[in-house]
Amino acid sequence: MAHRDGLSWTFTHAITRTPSDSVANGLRAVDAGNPSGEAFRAEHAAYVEALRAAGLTVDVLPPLEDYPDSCFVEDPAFCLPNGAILLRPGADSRKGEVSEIRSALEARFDRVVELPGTGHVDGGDVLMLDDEILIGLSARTDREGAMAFAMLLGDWGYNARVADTPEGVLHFKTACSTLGDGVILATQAMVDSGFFGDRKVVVVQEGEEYAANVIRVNDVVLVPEGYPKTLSAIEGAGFRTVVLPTHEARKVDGGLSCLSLRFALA
Ligand code: CIR
Repeated sequence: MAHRDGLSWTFTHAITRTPSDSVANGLRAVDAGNPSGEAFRAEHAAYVEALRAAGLTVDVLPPLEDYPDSCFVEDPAFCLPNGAILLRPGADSRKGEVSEIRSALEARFDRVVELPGTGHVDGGDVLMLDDEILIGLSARTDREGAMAFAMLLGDWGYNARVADTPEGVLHFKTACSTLGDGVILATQAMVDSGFFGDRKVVVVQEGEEYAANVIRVNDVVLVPEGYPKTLSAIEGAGFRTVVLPTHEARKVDGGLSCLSLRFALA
């Protein structure tokens, strides 16, 4: 069986892409000012360092000025130990990011395939757990794409389930994350949706919803700076944390998970 304990948080490698100056034109739901390419690159460098400190080999791809959102490499692809899948992002301005990431995936994986059909899936809508993979329908991920992706994952031996992303939330993983060891971090809206059944959930307090997007990488959980209640809830649940600045990413609706593709190679 393809599922196993630690599948969703035990990694050896990551792929990231340095933010371009054009990130100032990145997509966003609410305008809170443009991110600065320079300040974003400083935050990104700290992020890459944290991944390396957690034990990963990190491939850092060069900035792409033609694609303002291209530093959010999680969206155009999805990686599993046995191969990578090129997705089809739902936003027109992001479609070209798929061919731009292909060679970096081919350098690391023997098997790189394209999402079948014509539907759309953003990687930000895919929550990998150890025993199943949840695919959230959203403004970016449509039912056709989600079903095709679930079918492909099934062929590869993974259980996949299609769920709804709460209204007004960009991506499924904007509002939840795996903390590993069977524990999920989620907003109250996500908990109320019932997707997580009787899994153990650490709930993000009202006002700190942005902090629902964290990443567990081997022994640590990377947490965005400025969310003290969430930080202490995660630590209180027994996890080791590393706090990172994400102020520039946040201006264009990006978080910690969006900035890397993480995977384990044998
Ligand atoms: C977008 O709207 O596509 C970007 N500005 C932010 C993407 C964030 N990615 C993610 O949550 N996986």
